[in-house]
Amino acid sequence: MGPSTAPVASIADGTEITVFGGGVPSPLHAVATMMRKVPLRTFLLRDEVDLPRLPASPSGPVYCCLMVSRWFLLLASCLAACGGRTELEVPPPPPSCGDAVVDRGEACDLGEDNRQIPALELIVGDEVRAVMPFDTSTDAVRFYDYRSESSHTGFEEGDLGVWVLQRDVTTGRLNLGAHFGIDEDGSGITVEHGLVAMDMNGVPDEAVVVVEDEPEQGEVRRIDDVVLGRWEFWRNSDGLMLEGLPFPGAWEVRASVVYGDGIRRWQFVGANGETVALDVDEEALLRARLTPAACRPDCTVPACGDGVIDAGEVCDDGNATNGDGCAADCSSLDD
Ligand SMILES: [Ca+2]
Ligand SMILES: [Ca+2]
Ligand SMILES: [Ca+2]
Ligand SMILES: [Ca+2]
Repeated sequence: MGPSTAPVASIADGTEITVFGGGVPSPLHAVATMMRKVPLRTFLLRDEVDLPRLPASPSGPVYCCLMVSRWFLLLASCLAACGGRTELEVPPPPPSCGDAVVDRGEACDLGEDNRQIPALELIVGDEVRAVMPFDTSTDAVRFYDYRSESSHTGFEEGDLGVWVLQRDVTTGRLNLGAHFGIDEDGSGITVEHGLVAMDMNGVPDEAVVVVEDEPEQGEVRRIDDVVLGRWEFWRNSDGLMLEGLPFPGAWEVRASVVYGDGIRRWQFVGANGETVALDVDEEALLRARLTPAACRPDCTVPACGDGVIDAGEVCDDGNATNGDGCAADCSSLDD
């Protein structure tokens, strides 16, 4: 019996047709085996055939059979085109950065271990951000500009506490300070009375308190790596400056404040005078790191000259040139 080529419309009920013939293994066999585990050789078009009937068709079983056959043939052609594979293959996901495979165009890929480790970062709660110091051409003492029993960094506000990371670009020294309130003289802003407690933990040995606002009152104490400020002030500001934090370096300074009177807000000041609001009820952490990540989230390897300030670098101006404010090896602000 050969394959039927008769038009379906002319096949009467009860006619035995061969959908495909010969019993030769073919893609259709594969389909049938895969779908039903039943060798598919013939459809016997009888009323008893367990196929859904289409009510609108006068020869429902034939029509159904035709549809089923066509479907099988279509699938069979697809399988044949795929080389007769009988298993549906899920294509592999396209290469991407973060899949732990070093693909074309990627310098590295450690998957979930891809990360960016900046030279300096500020952590408040769950938020971690890369920061850099506010660069000036003054040392810590001149930056604080202590007179009239107050700081004059330019970041003072009446009800504000400031935690400021400053760098003297003439020496590269990194300094960390804090001040609360504002000098009424000159600003015209009055904070009648301020009461502030600030703790800084983890202060590196190299960092020295070089400014103490109203030192005669003895409001600043250092005990090992802890610097405490217990300030009370009237119509002026109080604060301190630490000079000479190692940079590049590896340290973590944790700061917290408790406000008793006058001051309500707290913020960090870094590069270009940009501010980050800090949470008065939460410790803030400033961290310096020496060892960069092995692979960044964009599948690049940290390097000096790539324009990103990575751990271990004090600057990165995107080039490997000296004499332009960032040394060719990113280790200093001069050559
Ligand atoms: Ca990849
Ligand atoms: Ca003061
Ligand atoms: Ca870099
Ligand atoms: Ca340079």
